[in-house]
Amino acid sequence: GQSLRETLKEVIPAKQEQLKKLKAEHSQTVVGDIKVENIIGGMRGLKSMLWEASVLDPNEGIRFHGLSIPDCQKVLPPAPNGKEIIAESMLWLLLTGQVPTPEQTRQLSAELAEKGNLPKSVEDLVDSLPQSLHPMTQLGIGVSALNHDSQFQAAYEKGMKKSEYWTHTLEDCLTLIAKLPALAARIYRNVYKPGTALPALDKDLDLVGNYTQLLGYGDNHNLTEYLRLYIALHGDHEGGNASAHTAHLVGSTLSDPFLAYSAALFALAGPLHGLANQEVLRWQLAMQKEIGDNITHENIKEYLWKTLNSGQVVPGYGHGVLRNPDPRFIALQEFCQTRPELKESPIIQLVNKTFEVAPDVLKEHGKTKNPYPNVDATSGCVLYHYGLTEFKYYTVIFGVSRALGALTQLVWARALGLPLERPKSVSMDVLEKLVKA
Ligand code: NMX
Ligand code: MLT
Repeated sequence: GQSLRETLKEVIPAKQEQLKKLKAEHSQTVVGDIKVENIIGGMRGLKSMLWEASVLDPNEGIRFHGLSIPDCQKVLPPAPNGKEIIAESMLWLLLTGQVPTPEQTRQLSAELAEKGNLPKSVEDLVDSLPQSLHPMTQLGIGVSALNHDSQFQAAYEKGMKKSEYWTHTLEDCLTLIAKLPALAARIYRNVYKPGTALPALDKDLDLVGNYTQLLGYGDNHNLTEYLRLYIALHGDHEGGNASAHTAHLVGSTLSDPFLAYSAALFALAGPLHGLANQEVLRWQLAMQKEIGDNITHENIKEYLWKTLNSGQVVPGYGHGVLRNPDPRFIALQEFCQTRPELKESPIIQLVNKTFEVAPDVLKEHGKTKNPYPNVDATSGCVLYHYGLTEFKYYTVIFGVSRALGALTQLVWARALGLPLERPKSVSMDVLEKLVKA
């Protein structure tokens, strides 16, 4: 089979043509209108950016180049010793729009493992950070410092042609994805298991197989499989989510992939976005503590109202775009159903019971446009069951994953020559004049 680079060289010209045609024939065609609510409401619903790898339907959820999550589970190659989708097959699909063969997936795994070690300067930098610094802050710092060796930046300084932007961007993106497990695992060890030795990267393992091993959970096959699925599913969620959008915005200035993705990580670190998975666990454990062994619908309902009446959001519920249960949540729930230990896990049972009650409570509360769970409602609880209990670390795992989609789009943005992102803002005075006009 063809290599990833050969495949991309083949698919890019058709995409460039598609954009050229759209520009030539439809630059002035109207495809929507702007309401005041879009401007003051966080641009919700405003179609205003290009994003190639995935599209989110409010009711159906995410599709990656047209493939739903169950489609991906059917066609994307797993690891040799596993059944779940792996990061490499998802990355290949996101980048090229094509389903890789098992052999192509293996090749990519081998390349990533080959490139996965951190430079000494970044190891030293990460080791010097205070143990008390949030792991997400540490991840962002480490990723930005990797730009020391950015191929894109070096080539730009030498004066490369625009047509070469995407190839150098791709090399940086693959380098970054390859190094994320070593960086993220080093942070985990420094913060939670200081003094323990990190194993070397195994050239025969996939990205997540290596990541789990580096974290110190390599012997737990079920956790490794869970993380494979988790990392593949969190990879991309179209372009408007805060982390992906940040990478796109920062990347549009032609800052390199390391800088663009570190910025994305700081967006992911907010509680309304990726940090919600740590918040969910904290909230579910507090609920468990309060209601004890008597897990009834009534008790959960009461706890939900207590959260809402104290002015807090119910973490893991609601969404900026989705209007149904998140299919990623469903896929993770299904994973739990196939594993007896998870089926019987008290924390997973509590998540399930909460799901039976929360949508009706949120509907009655009447504020959120989407009373259903998003992916974060369950993702961290499975990690907790498997003994990865350090919940401040959970968003780091999301951060390892989101690189797949955010960096894919950087390659596409460079290949398509997308411009600097610079929307027009207006003041309230200007808006008042506009509504009167
Ligand atoms: N619990 C209580 N209130 C909520 C919730 C919730 N789970 N979700 C939305 N609301 C409120 C929201 O705060 C807003 O209130 P107000 O008018 O007082 O500002 C109102 O409902 C309308 O919000 P929506 O338009 O439904 O939601 P929006 O698009 O603004 O925000 C989220 C989307 C995801 C930020 C919001 O649903 C939320 O805060 N959820 C909890 C946090 C969470 O789970 N985030 C993870 C998102 C997924 N991810 O991985 O990033
Ligand atoms: C995501 O995966 O980025 C979240 O579901 C948030 C979003 O799509 O806005």
